[in-house]
Amino acid sequence: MSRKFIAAAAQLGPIAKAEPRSSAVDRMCAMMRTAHARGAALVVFPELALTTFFPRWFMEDQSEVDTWFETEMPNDTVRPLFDLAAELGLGFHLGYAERTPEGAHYNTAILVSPEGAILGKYRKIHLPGHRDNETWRPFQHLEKRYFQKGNLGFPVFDALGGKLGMCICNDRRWPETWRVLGLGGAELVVLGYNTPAHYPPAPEHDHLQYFHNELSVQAGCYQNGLWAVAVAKAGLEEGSELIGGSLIVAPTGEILARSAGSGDEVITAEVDLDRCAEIRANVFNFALHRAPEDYAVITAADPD
Ligand code: CDT
Repeated sequence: MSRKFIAAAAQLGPIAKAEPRSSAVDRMCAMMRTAHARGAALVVFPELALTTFFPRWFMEDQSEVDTWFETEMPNDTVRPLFDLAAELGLGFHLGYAERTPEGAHYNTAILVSPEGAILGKYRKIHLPGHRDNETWRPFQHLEKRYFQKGNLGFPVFDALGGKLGMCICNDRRWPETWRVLGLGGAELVVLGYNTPAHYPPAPEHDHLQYFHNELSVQAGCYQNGLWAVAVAKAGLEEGSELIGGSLIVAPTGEILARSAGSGDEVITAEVDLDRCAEIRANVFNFALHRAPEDYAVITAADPD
């Protein structure tokens, strides 16, 4: 049985602070229709896709922070996306800020089936940035303040005739993310990101932001023999430039599609999950070539 399908990356341009979630949902619905017209079976949306990237502002009042979070998924505002996906018969991936009934806060992503059911959830593990108001920065990056570390590990789900995993933004820079997903059997990893073009602690690396995005995703794919769809929220958002460069990458590490601009944009590529074997049966045949007895330091809490 063929395990080929078209995957779409639906890059979002900037979302203004005052832009309502319903507007972001409208924009995503329009891109979902474009993806469907191009034959896509899966549409991948970015990290925290319903609002502006709110961790760029320091907020002391928790009730104000909570206004950026969803307490239900789907909720009335997001339901049109679920309904349209079910009408068109498309699966999708969506990032959003989640507040649980117990009051925990996560940077979360879900995988939704073509029937509109939530097939899987991931909560971001590698939370970048800082906890306190660092006024020397031109903008804040307060993920460590507003989110708890994800508590679901890196699960892998049955979907589209294969195994799908998720990670979120900063996770893609860590080889451990990809290897754990690869060991879990993931054949396709989907992820969204909000990556500022300016990194205040090391501005000498600003010109490398697009390169580091591609380097991380291509390495993750090649070293684990899997596909990836990596999707940006891009453009000049509330004075902070976010990189674009959304990508669809093959298990060989080759980029098959790349966004051109920094606005709303759909890119597509044919994904053949059977191509994972090109790498996994050869250079990265885990069963044959891994040497885990020599990797213990990787999981030691204190490697000293
Ligand atoms: N959203 C997110 O994780 N962004 C980070 C920014 C760099 S660290 C402040 C990233 O890894 O792209």
